[in-house]
Amino acid sequence: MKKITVISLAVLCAFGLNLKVSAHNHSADETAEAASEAKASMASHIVVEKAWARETFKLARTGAAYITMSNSSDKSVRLVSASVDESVADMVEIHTTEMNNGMMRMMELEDGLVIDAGEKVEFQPGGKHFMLMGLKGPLQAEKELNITLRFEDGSEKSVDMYIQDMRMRSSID
Ligand SMILES: [Cu+2]
Repeated sequence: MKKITVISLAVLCAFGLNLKVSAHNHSADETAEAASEAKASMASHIVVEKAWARETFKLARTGAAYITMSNSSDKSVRLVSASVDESVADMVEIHTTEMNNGMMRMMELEDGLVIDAGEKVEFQPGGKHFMLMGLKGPLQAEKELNITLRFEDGSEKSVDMYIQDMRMRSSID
C-alpha cells in the first residue's frame, strides 16, 4: 500500500512538471507570433520548444541553461550571443562540450551558432549550453530566469527559462 502511494506521487510530480513546461512553451509561441507580425526577423523564425536551467549550489559562480529551438524558415539563422539581466549574472557565453583525450571539455562558440533552414538544435547537459558567468546569486527552482537571445540581423528573442530542481547533479555542464 505504501509503495502504491509513492508511485502515484511520482506520477503526479512528473505530470506537474509537464504542465509547467508546456505553459512556458505557450508563452514562447505567443512571443514568436507577435514578433513575426512586426517583422520577419531571424528571431521570428526561431521557435523555442524547451528552455530550462539547472538549479545551482548557493555559492556557485556559474550556471548552465539549455534550449531546444527550431528554425522554421527556409534560410539559415545565426545566434550570435545571449544575455541575462545584470542582476542575474555578469555574462552569458554559448558553449559546446567536446570529448578530448577522454576528457570532456567546454569550449566557447565564439562565432555563435548557425541553425540551418528547418533544423532543430537541442542544447543539453554534456553538449551545447548557455554558460552564465559570474552569477550574482544561485539559480533556484522557484525563481524566474529570462535569457535574451541575439541573432545576426540584430533581432532579439526573450526566453523564459524553467529552473529545474536538480536532485542529482553531474560535474559536467
Ligand atoms: Cu560551459
